[in-house]
Amino acid sequence: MIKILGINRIILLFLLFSAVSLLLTGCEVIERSGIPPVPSKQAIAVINSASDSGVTGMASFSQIGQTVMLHIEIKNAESGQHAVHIHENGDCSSPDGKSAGGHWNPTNVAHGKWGEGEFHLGDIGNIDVGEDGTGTIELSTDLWEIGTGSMIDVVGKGIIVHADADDFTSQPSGNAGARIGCGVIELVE
Ligand SMILES: [Cu+2]
Ligand SMILES: [Zn+2]
Repeated sequence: MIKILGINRIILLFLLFSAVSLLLTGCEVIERSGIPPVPSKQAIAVINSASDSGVTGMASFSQIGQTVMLHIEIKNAESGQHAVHIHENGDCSSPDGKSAGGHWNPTNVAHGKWGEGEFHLGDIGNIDVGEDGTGTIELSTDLWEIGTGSMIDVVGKGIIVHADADDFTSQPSGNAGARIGCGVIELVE
């Protein structure tokens, strides 16, 4: 009995020592690098002109832990507000962008404004475009995933920029007008 207790103590000490070593090594690595944790997953969509608009841009998604951050920038757009959504198909083959289908709506709810009541998981919002034709929008959420293959995975979906603003009310897509930019969300590996 005493012998067993002794062995147990040795094992316990060993485990404790291992844990402390690991912890110290981990801290050293973080201190040495001094930079925030690298995003575990990334996806991008190159936005190309649709409906002969000349609009181009880029959408980049990065995930740290449960949080996905989205940054979109567009250029060559008319000044004012332009709706931007994630659409259900990662397909920009038709010149008018309609091949991207309707809004990505995996939770099967009404169209709306992000963060208020019901909204599609694709309802990003409106980009403010200045006189120089450029605009950006950012969104941070735990409602999306990157590259998991789950129903809330953004990879393989489309990004659509519209000619008009989203009114956040009209069904099923906010009365945002023609599709002037289109991109396919692809996993960065
Ligand atoms: Cu749209
Ligand atoms: Zn919508």
